[in-house]
Amino acid sequence: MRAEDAPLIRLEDYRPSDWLIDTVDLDIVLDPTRTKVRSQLQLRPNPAGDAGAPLVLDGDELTPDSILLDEVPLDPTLYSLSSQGLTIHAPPARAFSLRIETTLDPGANTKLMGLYRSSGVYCTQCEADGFRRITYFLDRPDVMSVYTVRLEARKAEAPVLLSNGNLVAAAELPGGERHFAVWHDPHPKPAYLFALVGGKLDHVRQPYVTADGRKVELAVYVEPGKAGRAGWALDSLVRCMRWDERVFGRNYDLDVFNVVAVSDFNMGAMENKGLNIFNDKYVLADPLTASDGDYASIEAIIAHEYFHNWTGNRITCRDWFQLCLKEGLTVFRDQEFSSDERSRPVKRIADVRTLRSTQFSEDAGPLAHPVRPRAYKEINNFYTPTVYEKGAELIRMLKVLIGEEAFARGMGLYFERCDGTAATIEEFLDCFVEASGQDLAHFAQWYEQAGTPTVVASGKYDAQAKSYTLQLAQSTSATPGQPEKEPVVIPVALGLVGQGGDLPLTSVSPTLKAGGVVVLDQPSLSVTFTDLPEAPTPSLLRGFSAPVRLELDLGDNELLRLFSADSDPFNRWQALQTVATRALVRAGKGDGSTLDATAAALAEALSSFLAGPALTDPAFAAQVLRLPAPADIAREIGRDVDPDTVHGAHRRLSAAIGGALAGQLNALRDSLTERGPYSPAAAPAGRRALRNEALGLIALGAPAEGARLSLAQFAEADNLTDRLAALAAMTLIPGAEREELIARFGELYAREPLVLDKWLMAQALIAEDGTLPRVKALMNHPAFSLGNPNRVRGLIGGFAANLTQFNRADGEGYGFVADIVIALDRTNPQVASRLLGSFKSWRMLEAGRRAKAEAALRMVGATPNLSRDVADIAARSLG
Ligand code: 0A1
Ligand code: ZN
Repeated sequence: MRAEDAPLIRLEDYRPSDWLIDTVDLDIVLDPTRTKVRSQLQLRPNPAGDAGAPLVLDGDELTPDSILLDEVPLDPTLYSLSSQGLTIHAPPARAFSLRIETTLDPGANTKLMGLYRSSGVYCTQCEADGFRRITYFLDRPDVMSVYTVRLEARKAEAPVLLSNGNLVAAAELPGGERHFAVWHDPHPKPAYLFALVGGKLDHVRQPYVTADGRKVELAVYVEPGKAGRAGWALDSLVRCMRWDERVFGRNYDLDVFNVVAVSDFNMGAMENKGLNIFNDKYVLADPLTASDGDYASIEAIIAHEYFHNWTGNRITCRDWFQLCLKEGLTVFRDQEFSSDERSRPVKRIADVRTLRSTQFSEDAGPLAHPVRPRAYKEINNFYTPTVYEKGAELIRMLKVLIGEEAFARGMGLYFERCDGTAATIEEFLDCFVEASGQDLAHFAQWYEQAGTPTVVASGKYDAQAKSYTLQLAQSTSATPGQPEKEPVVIPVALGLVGQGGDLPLTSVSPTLKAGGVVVLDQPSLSVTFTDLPEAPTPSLLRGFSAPVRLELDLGDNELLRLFSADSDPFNRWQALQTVATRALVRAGKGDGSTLDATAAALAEALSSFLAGPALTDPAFAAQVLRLPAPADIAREIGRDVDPDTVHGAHRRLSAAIGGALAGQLNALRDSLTERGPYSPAAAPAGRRALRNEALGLIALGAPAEGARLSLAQFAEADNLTDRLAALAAMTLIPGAEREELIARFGELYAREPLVLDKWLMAQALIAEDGTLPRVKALMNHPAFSLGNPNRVRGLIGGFAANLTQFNRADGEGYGFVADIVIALDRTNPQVASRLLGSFKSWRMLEAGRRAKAEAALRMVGATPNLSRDVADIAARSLG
């Protein structure tokens, strides 16, 4: 079958499995090229399935060495093999056992799915469908089994042997050269949560006692010599475990919890039961090799994977259409954890920036899909910002709509009722219907309908009646396969801001809920607020209460007033972003006539902000200083975009603000200089963020000064954050000094691949014509390899995110990335298809670039023997 002809898997075709597997006993003898897997399965007919149905076991790139049914070799006429697996045509209509042996070559597994080796360490990745690359199985999340796993290896090669659950036995084998370990996981789980690790690894550990009294040994395993960089991950683990006990009442449920860092990993990390496997980028940290952003990501991802133990593992998904059930909810939980650990408004702003740049752009292009898709060809292509980030926004809205208490009751009900099951979104929402007494049928539409709704708001003050009437209207543009859209339920948290702060919200309208939330659940509505002695400025969508685009009829002056007077920090930040966005959209379309005036207004507002009490929260101030990115402006323009014009406008505005404020920013930087040793804590990280944001503006507004400051900062820095910020600022200033700094940085970190990823990316993001040849040359750098996903994401992913250079007018950027996608597809389809996703906004470009991007996509799509992953993205991108 050609990959393009892969079957469409539909939600409505879901049927329970005809067979269940109660227990799995695995005996795995690790070897670099000939790993033996002996699997014993205890099967029985599923009462909810078809009696007498054949047993169809999934298998991918496997051949069985032997098959025994109830200990008797299975006659070859009784089964058949295909590229998809193994079918036993007429199995006994009762419980029986199967023993199957397979042989694997982990060293040759470049897809990094199933069992593979990463820098000599054996490890596995089974979500979504990697277990079938280890042994024949019912590889679907609603088949849950109890696993016992015996691992054997040469001691010298794999002194550490880990799997899920608790260690029940371990010993040397006679002769002393080999050893084994037996792990038992008492919690039934789907195959995608299986994991093993074997190798030479160092570790750090810490005992932990859960709130309900269980003693747990926590450990973080890393490559030899790197244990000194594992402390922050371990510390984060302890903090998030306590938080989950306190906030959600969730305790851990095994005697050990292991985290292992590997250097070759397709995604961020994986929540395997009791044995989380991480991309080492999200574990390793010390001041000179990890930035403040890395420390924050490690904390968030350690928490994310740990939180999956309840939202994902104890309660898993019935099928992969329900992916958001575990992912949206777990992202919501990790966002809340980070908010509690750090500054809540700053975390919200950062999350909304990510949502807009990744999810809104996905929702606006050919790859748009609902949070719960109804059909897919390749599930690995649905680990998307829509499922994760928009999925988390839906949980956040649910909480706003039903209120904190009902939300907490609903979560409690969910944990109790669905524990040990493979659940659906319907079952999840039912818990909240019951807890709140509210009908959530209309809210559920959010899971089905793709696209970002636009809310248009306008208001009118009646001085005589002392009333203010707010009109809200919603609409959603068509997305692939969904030409017609229904109105959705949009909670608009709002305030009315007067001269002296927030005015009281008085209205007889039933759409106004407690806490100042208007629920827009129709195409349009209007709400009248009374008893208002003055004309208010509306502050809408406070805290970004719904994942929508908001169009306001406020002028720049009113927005600037909100910036200084709104009680909602998110909307203070948003107000300034909106002023900048409007001017940049106009200039990005070719009308730059208002840009200088806007620059002056923004500079003035920022100047008084920075001189005032703003500096009590430097992390927030850093967010305020950062303008919307050029890609955000391109997305807002939405059609016939010329990236060079957009980028030029952005540079002009930044340079004007930076130039006007250079002196003040410089003084501010001095006042924020850290005196003590580096600490990744939120407060010093916030000060560094502000200092470095200021450096970027100075670099654009006063380049000579910017270069001087950057070089000085680089020379003096005792941490990676400040070194990277100096490098990033210098990349804005062409010339010999920049090239020297790039070279010095590269030498300094020649043996630190994770830092080199950032160095590669910083160069790949330079908005100059020379970047494509530079990137091509960097592919020959000794540290670069197409075989390592982090290197590819750093250099090639960085380039594909470079608005002007990926979208070069001559189309060479597209051709370059397309060629790499094709080359990479032969070894690692998942990384290749993600890279191809960089084309997701091609339709919004002006005609010349659009045609060239389309040609590159067609070239990829027409390549013979494409993986299902890449064929699917190519076809949908063109569809
Ligand atoms: N469940 C993981 C994400 C993940 C998905 C697929 C993978 O396969 C390559 C790996 C990880 C999470 O949400 O963290
Ligand atoms: Zn997850």
